[in-house]
Amino acid sequence: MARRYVDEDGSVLPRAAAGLRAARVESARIHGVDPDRVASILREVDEHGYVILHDLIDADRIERIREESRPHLRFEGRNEFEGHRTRRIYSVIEKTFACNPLVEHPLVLALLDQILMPNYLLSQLQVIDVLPGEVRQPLHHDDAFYPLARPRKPVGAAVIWALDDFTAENGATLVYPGSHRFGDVPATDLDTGQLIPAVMPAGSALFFIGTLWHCAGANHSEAPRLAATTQYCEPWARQQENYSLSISRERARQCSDRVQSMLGYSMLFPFIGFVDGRDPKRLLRD
Ligand SMILES: O=C(O)CCC(=O)C(=O)O
Repeated sequence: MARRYVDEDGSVLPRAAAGLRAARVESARIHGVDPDRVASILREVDEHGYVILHDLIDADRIERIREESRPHLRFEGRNEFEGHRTRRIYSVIEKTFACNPLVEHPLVLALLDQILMPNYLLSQLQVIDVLPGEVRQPLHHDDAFYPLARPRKPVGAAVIWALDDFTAENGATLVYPGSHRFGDVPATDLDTGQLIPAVMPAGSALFFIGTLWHCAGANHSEAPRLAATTQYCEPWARQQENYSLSISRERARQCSDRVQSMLGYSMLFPFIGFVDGRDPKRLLRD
């Protein structure tokens, strides 16, 4: 029998809303995370726009990412946003699977489940090496390129994973607390005196929503500052990196179901993301 997506009255939304509520209630348990911890982190995110989470990844994971990133950290940025003294890896999953556990870290997923709709997508995964002498990155918020007036709910959320200790001197990400609530203001009107460095030891992560103003800090130290970033967006929004094209099916097949889904092998039922009228996950199975 054909699956029905639309109610008698032709309405899809009530069903979607019920599904969303159910997914949110169950989420923390599914990810093995304490729901009270999730609630308390979300209160902090709601108030400040960001939170620093400690001890999320261990030294072995950091070492593996460092080792497997090294051969690919070859090019310095082409503009002030990428950073002329910053090296980035794009299409990371095509080059290494070392960052996959970050993409689907249980605590991060438990938070995202409360912020975004089910089947949210990976929008960006980068390794970012800020070299000595780099200047402060231009201030921005990550969902700025979606042409939607602010203040509003975020279209996405991001994590910056400290693979080196982040210090005020070596270019720790600078955040503007509370700026997630700002209306439409140009970056030039913002008071940079309000920026706070996300100082944290390696293995920690800065979690923030797409409406928060932030940037990478200047690196005044003698050593590079290595980080990875995982950024996520609503399943109805376009991903920044076009993962359907940049990650081969062969590599996608080797990822977990969840990462596959976040790369784009998933749908926002009933009508967004299908391939030939069907769930794109079939492409990995056939
Ligand atoms: O590397 C950082 O600390 C922040 C980078 C960032 O915000 C970006 O490139 O969008």
